[in-house]
Amino acid sequence: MPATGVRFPLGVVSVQKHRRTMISAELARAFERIADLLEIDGADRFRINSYRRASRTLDDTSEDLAELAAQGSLTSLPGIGKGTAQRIQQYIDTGHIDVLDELEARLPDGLPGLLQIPGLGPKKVALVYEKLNVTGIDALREVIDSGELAALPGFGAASVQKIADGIAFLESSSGRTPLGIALPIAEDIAERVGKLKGVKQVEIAGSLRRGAETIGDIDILCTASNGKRIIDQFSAFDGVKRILTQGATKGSVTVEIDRRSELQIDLRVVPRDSFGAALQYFTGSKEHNVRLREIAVRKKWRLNEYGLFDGDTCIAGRREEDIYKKLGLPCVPPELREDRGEFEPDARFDDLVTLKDIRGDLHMHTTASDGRCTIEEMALAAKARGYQYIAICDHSKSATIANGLSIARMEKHIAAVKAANDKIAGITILAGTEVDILPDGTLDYPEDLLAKCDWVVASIHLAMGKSASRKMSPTQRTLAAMENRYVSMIGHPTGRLINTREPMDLDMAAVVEAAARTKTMLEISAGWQRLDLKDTHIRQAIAAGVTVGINTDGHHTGSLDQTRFGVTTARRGGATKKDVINCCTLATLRKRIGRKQN
Ligand code: DGT
Ligand code: CA
Ligand code: CA
Ligand code: ZN
Repeated sequence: MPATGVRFPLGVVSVQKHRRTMISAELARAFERIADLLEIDGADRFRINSYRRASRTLDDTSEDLAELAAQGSLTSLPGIGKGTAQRIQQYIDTGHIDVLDELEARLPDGLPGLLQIPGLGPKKVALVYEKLNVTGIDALREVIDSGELAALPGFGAASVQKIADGIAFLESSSGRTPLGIALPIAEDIAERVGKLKGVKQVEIAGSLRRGAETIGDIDILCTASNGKRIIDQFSAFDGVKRILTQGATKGSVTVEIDRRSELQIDLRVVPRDSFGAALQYFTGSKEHNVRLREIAVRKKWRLNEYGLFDGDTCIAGRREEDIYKKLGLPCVPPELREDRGEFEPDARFDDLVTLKDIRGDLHMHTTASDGRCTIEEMALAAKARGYQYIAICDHSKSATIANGLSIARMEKHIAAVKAANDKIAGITILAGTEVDILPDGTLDYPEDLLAKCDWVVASIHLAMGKSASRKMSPTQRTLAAMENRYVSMIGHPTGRLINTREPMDLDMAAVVEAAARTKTMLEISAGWQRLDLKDTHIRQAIAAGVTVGINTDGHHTGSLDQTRFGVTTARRGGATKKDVINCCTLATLRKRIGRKQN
């Protein structure tokens, strides 16, 4: 990447950061949608791509767009031209983008909704609209059932099946918002609530505090002297789309996530003496609370959102930890409040992994394959975070859509990583690869090339779906890859994309058993779209003595911010820092790699 100043600065977390990230995230989604709609509309490639490029930039940037706009220098961002800069300006000024409004007004209402169906891209949406006049999911179902869709050129039985599966998947997952979208919104709102006059304490509760991978609604609690005034101000916040409840102690509003989905936010103003009890209650989960209440009842006490009561006397309520303490329990970390063993007498929570424990990232891409930053940029960003090591793991040769490296290019790339490692002090850059596990279970690079790498992650990207004609299942392929002594880790093991792509049909028990036997580690891909392994799988892996790794699979320096989602998920799986390879020192890491190889 050419040196045009800092393009993806890591960004010190400032007070304004969430708001800023929100504007660019909103714009990134709006541009992506414009591109999709233009594609349905049959616009020219060039125009569509300019929106897609701009969307990617906005997704990555931590620059203050409003400030850039004020200086008239939006076009200094890569991929932002005059046209897209104007749209950004308009959005900042008015909250609207004419082009988007116009497209949405002109195209039938249900059409954009079709884009959410996995397996149905804009080209296919344009086709079903044009040829079969399908403008919504119901109509689509009809042409699937009647066989008309399969008869359409470019579709066929397999792709129709995929679309039918996609509809079923969409229906089962709809309505829940991914953690990575909900959390910045909640942090922004909580911060604004915290600044209102009279507000003393504010906390995010609910599934978001527990770090669940998807969120039904956001729950926020605060204490304040005048509840009604706080709720009124909250209801009038910038960005509120609809008001559902506006009472004296509780308000419910929605904010728009994109043009079709809204996310509900509940704010409760609670008495100061009940804040801890309310936080405990509204953090949940419901299952955890039921168990906790049973424990209270056994002691002849009562537990509710106002406090823990012995008769009429409140014996705990102000602080959450007091509730647990009185009940004779350690304060269970929110991530573990799912009634999945946290009440067992031998449950331990002290050593759960934290973000501070992470010493490196063992799966990062660069411009050599499909990443957007150079080796140096990735290394410097990691160093700025205080990391001790990273592994550059670009794609292997069969990953053609990701610009995978041929054997010759990989040889050169290894040399380039080693050169960068020599050049940059204060961090070790390991020469790694993300080698594809091919449909026949073999690896995409020969052994002698893998032997030259410091670190090997093996992942499935090709032929993930079910197909009767396939000789090997994803499980068999994964097991085969683990038998290779150079494969230290399996990357994003199930391949799922939250709300977008179902996991592969992977026999996790078999994978975990083989991982333990072959000393292969399993990845927790930290990006909020993946979180793969997920919490329950992590628990399974750790119980079997398998070491996991929390990696971003980062494609730009900003990806490092996603590490926190991986840490939260690892905590939900009960991972301590001893279970996580990238909490170890470099020396231990090397030892662990060697232990499998020899
Ligand atoms: P979500 O919003 O579906 O992602 O999940 P939560 O856990 O945030 O659930 P939500 O927003 O309905 O309620 C927040 C918390 O309030 C929940 O985790 C536990 C508590 N809660 C709500 N309803 C009940 C209930 O009927 N019984 C008990 N024990 N707790 C409840
Ligand atoms: Ca909730
Ligand atoms: Ca709620
Ligand atoms: Zn990767």
